[in-house]
Amino acid sequence: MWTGAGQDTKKVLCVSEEETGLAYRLEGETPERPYAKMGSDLVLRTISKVGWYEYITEYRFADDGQISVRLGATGDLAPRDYTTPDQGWPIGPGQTDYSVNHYHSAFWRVDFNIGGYGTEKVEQYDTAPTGERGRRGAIYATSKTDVATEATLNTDLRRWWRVVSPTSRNADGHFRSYELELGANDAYEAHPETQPDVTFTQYKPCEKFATFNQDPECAGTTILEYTNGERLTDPVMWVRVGFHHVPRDEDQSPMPVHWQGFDLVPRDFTAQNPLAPADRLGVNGDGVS
Ligand SMILES: [Cu+2]
Repeated sequence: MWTGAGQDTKKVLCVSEEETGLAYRLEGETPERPYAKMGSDLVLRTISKVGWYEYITEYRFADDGQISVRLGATGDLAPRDYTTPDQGWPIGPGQTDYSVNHYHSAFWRVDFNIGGYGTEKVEQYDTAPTGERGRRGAIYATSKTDVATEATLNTDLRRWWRVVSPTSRNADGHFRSYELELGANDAYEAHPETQPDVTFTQYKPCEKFATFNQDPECAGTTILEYTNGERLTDPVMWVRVGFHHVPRDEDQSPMPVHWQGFDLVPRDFTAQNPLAPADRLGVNGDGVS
């Protein structure tokens, strides 16, 4: 692999296939013969040593179409970052060595090209109680809001986003999209640029980094400056995932890997489960025709 420096070569990318456990199970014609399948991921990862930590950048491409993006933190706690009991956790003998609490704030820049185009639309979905009750519980209704211009957005109960192709459809005639699924996520509210959970901006090649962008072609240096009212005809999604790290005894040593990240779940890429057994291909919709 070329590293840009003379004859030096370094192996920097690890590619592997990894088993992921049960992909699905469904009772078959007899209880002894269920429909069941084990899944696997194609995994790409690389490690960067920054200070005392080692950061793993990982992309997992699942056989069901899901893409999982994660940052792993391992290595060692910084040996000199010790503090008072209200700002740390005692990780040595007794109550003396308080390793400082701190943040890991990570950004990902996701530039979609579904079906070979970058002309996707961004949609936000919210689900709220209607106030009515049905036979089995409260009735909720789901509504769509088009995100047509650049925006910084935050999570809410049952809220989700998707980036949807306006041209590429599956065999059921539905437009293909990726849905953003955020997991555990602590926002670092002390910086304005780490407050939004997700930011959508119009594609610009020089907007490379979420913060401290130094490309002279772009005036803006953060996602907040990129978000200046342009219409989204080629959206870029910036995902921020934060982790507030309270050190623990187990972090020494080496520190066990901690993961933070998000999933891109295919929504309507295929008309049915792409791993479906042949016997189930007739099941598509309510079965009434
Ligand atoms: Cu940490």
